[in-house]
Order: sequence, then structure tokens, then C-alpha cells
Amino acid sequence: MDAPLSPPLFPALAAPTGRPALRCGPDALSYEELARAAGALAARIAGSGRVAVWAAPTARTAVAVVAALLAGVPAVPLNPRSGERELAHILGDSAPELVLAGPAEELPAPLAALPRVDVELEGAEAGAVPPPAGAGPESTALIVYTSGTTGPPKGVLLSRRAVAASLDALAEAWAWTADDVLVHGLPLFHVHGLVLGILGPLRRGGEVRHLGGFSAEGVTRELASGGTMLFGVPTMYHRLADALPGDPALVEALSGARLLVSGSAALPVRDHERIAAATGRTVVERYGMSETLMNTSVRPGGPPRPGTVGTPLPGVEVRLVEEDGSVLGGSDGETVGEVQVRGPNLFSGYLNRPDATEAAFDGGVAGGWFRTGDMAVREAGGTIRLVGRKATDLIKSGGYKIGAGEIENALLDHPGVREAAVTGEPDPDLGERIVAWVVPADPADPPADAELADHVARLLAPHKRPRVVRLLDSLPRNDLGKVLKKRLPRG
Ligand code: MCA
Ligand code: AMP
Repeated sequence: MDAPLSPPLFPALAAPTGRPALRCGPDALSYEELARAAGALAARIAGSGRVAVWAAPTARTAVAVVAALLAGVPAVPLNPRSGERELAHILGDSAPELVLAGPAEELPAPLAALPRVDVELEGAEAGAVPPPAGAGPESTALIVYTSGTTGPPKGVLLSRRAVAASLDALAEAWAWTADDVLVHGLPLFHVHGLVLGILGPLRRGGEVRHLGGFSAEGVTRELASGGTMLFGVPTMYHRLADALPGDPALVEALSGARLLVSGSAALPVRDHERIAAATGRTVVERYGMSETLMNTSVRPGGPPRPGTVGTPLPGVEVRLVEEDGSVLGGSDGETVGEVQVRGPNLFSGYLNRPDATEAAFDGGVAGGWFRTGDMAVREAGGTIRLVGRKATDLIKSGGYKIGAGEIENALLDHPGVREAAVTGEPDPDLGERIVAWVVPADPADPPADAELADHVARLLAPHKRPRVVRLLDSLPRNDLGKVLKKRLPRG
């Protein structure tokens, strides 16, 4: 018997109207126009294997991803600033058959070797959308790459079921409807900007306005002209909080929004307070992960809970597990356990990494509980407060998750570097900044800080570059030669 076909991810595209769907810079598409553009592209790529999407912050990226989903073809969003090593890894691992990109985009060498399909904003006939041949709820919708502590990033397989379940749970928790107009300037190659920020409003039949890039002016302009919701990472809210005192138009714009949502990292209580004091609005925090999509959220309209990530979303089970494996029962607000998650929002595994998939679940995949690596306490009423991470080798900078090992390997490839260790240290803007501890090959002629930053940006991505470089004569190591990062001198 054939597997059941997936219900449509975008009901509003099945019987499209002239309502606005998407706006980014000069490009604006109604649902009718989106159905035509994405439908025409879906018809071209239907039946192909995975497609890579050059995920520039443009309307064409949204059209490309929607087209892949309509065609039932897995999409691999690529950071257009990926360095050569990162890009080579992702292409080698995910083996896309095609690359979808705007006609004006210049693609780097390894991508130029793939057949390319230009993403156009004008489509031919309405109703050209083919049924997604064989795409059931468990079919892969997206493959999103995420860093681990060591080694290159892993491809997270997100099914159509997971995407639909998570977006619908958020809709219920936030009363998110077709009347909402979402504003954001997030990158479009991760879950936050792409799944929540583009697919979210389109699944609801509402509108998204992407800023092209984040700026306080863009936020002001779009919220003041009909935007109802804002999504951002804490760095963006920090920058808005900094701007508020001198910017009455921004104050008015944020005050008028229905919902301000922060996620991807912790929003410091001080920024919560600065925004609430200036605008009267409480920023709502939600907690998720590439592998789990969204797990918990503070509920709008409830008591403000700065510093917490709220309660589990509908359909999501969350438990806290202590070091000895026992499941925490109470809500004492003190006992710390690892956050483990079960529900329809979970990923289907890491691409080509059955070992890593098995290890990511408590007792293996069969148990169903995904180990997030985040440490938390449970407060009265079941509210989760995140207090840290199990792995100190994962850095969250600007809302991006970055593995220390990946950067160390890149640094060691520089001829001027003999030894390298990478840590994160607190940063008021980025949350954490990447610090490279380097033993130079030639102490008399160490590489310049900017040279090392450029080297990492070129191999991996600009957001993975060290913001600070500290030179040492040697790295502190134990008897077995393992680097003792806790013993690095404080900056
Ligand atoms: C700087 N640049 C360079 C170099 N230095 N380029 C090449 N080589 C260099 N050495 C360029 C950058 O590309 C960029 O260009 C500009 O200079 C500034 O870069 P940077 O300093 O890194 O940016 P920033 O101003 O610090 O960015 C802050 C930010 C950004 C806008 C908040 O960090 C951001 O977009 N964060 C979002 C992260 C996110 O979406 N995370 C979601 C994953 P240009 O100015 O032209 O761009 S987490 C997730 O999905 C889970 C599920 C969740 O819970 O949400
Ligand atoms: P990523 O793997 O890039 O998807 O990042 C997921 C990680 O981001 C989670 O495991 C958390 O550590 C962190 N995160 C996401 N949302 C929040 C939040 N609201 N508060 C604190 N940390 C968060």
C-alpha cells in the first residue's frame, strides 16, 4: 500500500487569492503570484533528488523553498556566505542534484558545477502545481546544517510532519493567524528565519515582510505600516534596546506590535527590562533547536517571565533528567537536569550519521526522548528556565550555534598557528564572542588577528570568525595531552 500523501503544507496556495504573502525589498508577491511562481518552479524540479537553495535574504529564496515543498523535493538551504570548506562539506554530504538561485546570484566554484535552475518571481499558469509525488508526512522537507562540538556540521532531516506540527503548535500558543503580518531580518538558512519566519506565516495564510538584513529602521518602517509580529535573536533585541532611548518612532512601532518574539539564545533580563520600560511590551521567549523545532514558549498575555522560556508547546513533552538518569519530578526551581524532548516536532535523524542520530536520543532512537544538551530547572507552573549547556565546546554567538572544534581545525590549517583552542566568553551584544587562543608557529612573527579572522571566515563562515585572538606560549594540558580550557587565563 502507498504511504499516505502529506496534507498540503500551505493551504492558502491551494486556492490562492490576491492577499499579500511575501515582501522583501522591492519584491512583493500575493498568494496568487506566489502560487504561480512557486508552482512553475515546482513543476520544473518535480521528481528530482535533493535541491540546494542559495539562501540569500531575498524573496526568491522563499519562492525556491516553497517550490521544493510543493514538489515534495527535499531542500538544503545554503548560507550564501559559507566558506569554501563548509560549502564543500555540505555539498559532499547532501549531494544535491540541482541548485536553485536567483538569476543575478554569482555562485562559487563547487556550486557552479551543479545544474542550476534560476528562481523567477513571475510564474506561468496558475494551477500548474503538481501533486508532491510520493511525499508523505515523514518525507524530508528540509535538511538544515547545524554545528556540533567537534567535526563538521551535521545535516538535520526535518520532515513535513515536523514542520507542520511545530508551526501549528506555535499558532495555537500565540494565536497566530492569517491576519498577522510578520516582520523580521533573520538569515534564511536556519530554522528560525526560514521555518518560523517564512514557512510560518505562509502556512497561516498571512504575510511576511523580510527586511533583507536586520536594522532598527527596517523594523520601525514595517511595524509602523501594518506589521503585527516581530521575530529576532537576542542580539537584535539588544540593538533595538540600545536604540530606543533616542528613537521615538521605534518606541511607537514596538509599542504597537501584537507580539515581539525572541529566540535562538537567551535574552538577558536587562534587555527585557529596557524594552518593557520603553514600550510597555514584554518580549516573549520561545525555546527550540534545529533538531526539535520549537519546544516551549512563554504565552503572550500571561505573567511576564523574563529569563524563562515558558511551558511546553501543545503536543510536545519535555522532561528534565538528572546526571544519574533519574527524571526530575517536581518544580522546585532549583534542581538542574538536562532537557529532553519527545513529540511530533522532532527531526528524523542526521543525514548519513546513524551513529550520531542514535547517540542523540536517551537510550537510542527507540526511546523517543531527544537529548538537547541544554540544562534547565522547572519552576512553579511548569515553566522552564534554561541555566546552561552540557557541552562547553558549543558557543552561541549572535544566535548562531558554533562548534569550538570546527574553528580549532580551521585555525590549525593556518601556517602561522602551531596550537589553537577556542572558547566563548560573555559579550553584551552577541551573547558570547568567539575567542581564539593561539600558540604561534613563530613567536617572533605571529599572524595578525585580522588575518586569522579572515582565514576562518573564508574556510567556514564570517559568523564563525574569532572576534578576539589571544597569543600564548603553550596551551594548558593534562597528563594525557588534552587541552584544559578551564585553565586558560581569563581575558
Ligand atoms: C565581517 N564580515 C566579514 C568578515 N568580517 N566577511 C568576511 N570576512 C570577514 N573577516 C561581514 C559579515 O559577513 C557581515 O556582512 C558583516 O561583515 C557583519 O558581520 P558580523 O559582524 O558577523 O555580523 P553582526 O553584525 O555581528 O550580526 C549580528 C546578527 C547576526 C545580525 C544578529 O548574528 C545574525 O543574523 N544572527 C541570526 C542567527 C540566527 O538566525 N540563528 C538561528 C539559528 P553584511 O553586513 O553584509 O551581512 S538557531 C535556530 O534556528 C533555533 C532553531 C532557534 O531556536 O531559533
Ligand atoms: P541551533 O542548534 O542552532 O538550532 O540552536 C539551538 C540552541 O539554541 C538550543 O539548544 C539552546 O541552547 C539555544 N536556544 C534556543 N532558544 C533559546 C532561548 N529562548 N533561550 C536560551 N537558549 C535558546
